[in-house]
Amino acid sequence: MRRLVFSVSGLALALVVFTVNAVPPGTNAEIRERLKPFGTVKRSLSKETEPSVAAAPVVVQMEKVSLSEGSEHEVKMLNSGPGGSMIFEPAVIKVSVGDTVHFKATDLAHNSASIAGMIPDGADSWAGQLSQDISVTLDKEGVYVYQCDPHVVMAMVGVIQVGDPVNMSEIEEAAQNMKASFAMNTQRLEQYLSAL
Ligand SMILES: [Cu+2]
Repeated sequence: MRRLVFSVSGLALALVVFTVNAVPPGTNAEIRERLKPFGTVKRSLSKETEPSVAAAPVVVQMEKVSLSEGSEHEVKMLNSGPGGSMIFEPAVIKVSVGDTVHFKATDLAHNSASIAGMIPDGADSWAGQLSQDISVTLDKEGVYVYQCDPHVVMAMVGVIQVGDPVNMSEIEEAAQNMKASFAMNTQRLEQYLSAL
């Protein structure tokens, strides 16, 4: 009887040893998991499209804005609005050549000032006083980017498209350069431009 028990145990042991030697540890599924490549390798076709080492996060695209009706438009200067804090509302508008935009000092300590190099060639610049309304008539076609002077570091900027966006490539380039100066809401301006 004892002999039989010993033989059965010996057989079991032999089976275990055989099993361990026959295949590497782990199930096939585990092995496949260990051997599979890490992520995927993407190769760019040219240097221009090659992503930088510290690739920026993808900018969330904004819904396209449509042409505002009428020839007079209002933009509020706010401490906080649906789009975030320290913000123009609406931050992106499309108007027609010759229209007027009224910037409203709804909340205090804001202003609206066009940004040098970010308005169409030959367009008039503007710079409102803090906590004051200012009205701007836009006679030149193209994209205008403006800021609130005290809060530009928080990306308190706004965009107006007048007629066709004839200077869009210059604006996009300038926006990339400006991005480095934002300490907060660094994606905002790009998002605004994506709405045009
Ligand atoms: Cu402000």
